[in-house]
Amino acid sequence: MAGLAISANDLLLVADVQNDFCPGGTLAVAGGDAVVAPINRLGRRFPHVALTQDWHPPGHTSFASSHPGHQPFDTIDLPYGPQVLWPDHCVQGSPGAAFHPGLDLPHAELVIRKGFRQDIDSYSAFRDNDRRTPTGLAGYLRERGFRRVVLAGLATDYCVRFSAIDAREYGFEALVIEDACRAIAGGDAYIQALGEMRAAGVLILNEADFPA
Ligand code: VGL
Ligand code: ZN
Repeated sequence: MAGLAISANDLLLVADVQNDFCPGGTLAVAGGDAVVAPINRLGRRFPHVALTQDWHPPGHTSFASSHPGHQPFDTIDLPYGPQVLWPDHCVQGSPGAAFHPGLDLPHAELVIRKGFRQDIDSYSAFRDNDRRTPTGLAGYLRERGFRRVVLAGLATDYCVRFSAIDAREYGFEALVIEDACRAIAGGDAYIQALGEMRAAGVLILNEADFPA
């Protein structure tokens, strides 16, 4: 294929490349650190880069430890809907919440923090899991004239998926670089996550689709 050109209307949005989502972290994604090299390469080619950072207060509602009797990866009903419970992760200011030390994106223009409200989780870079509390990213993108959001990072089936689908809902083109992402789930759940994104009009491709 001819490949995709990168334009001034594109933003590379790098999802949650944080220590806790990498091997050795409390919510490690298999091969999570393998996204660092392709993201650094892509980052050098995108004039505009933004990062998301999962950023929870201690005792956050998404932590299993906040719900006695529950274990990580249980799903419970919260006022805004079903919520997967996680090990404590990405606690504000902790080493686990810091970006992976190998991430090399000094020209990143924005860090969007999410999940900082005690009682609402946030996978999407655009809005919290209640689907009503915006992060401000859509307004930022519109005001700066970005038209296309190109996503990479962690995790494919959570932050990347919800951010990509919301990008479409907020009126942007959305594109996921699959081999610059890693997922929490595998198998059918992973295939379903990809299918949901495609159904929402998200293009799924790979680093090689951006020719040098
Ligand atoms: C995420 C699980 C827990 C994500 C955040 O952003 O992918 N996943 N917190
Ligand atoms: Zn989280």
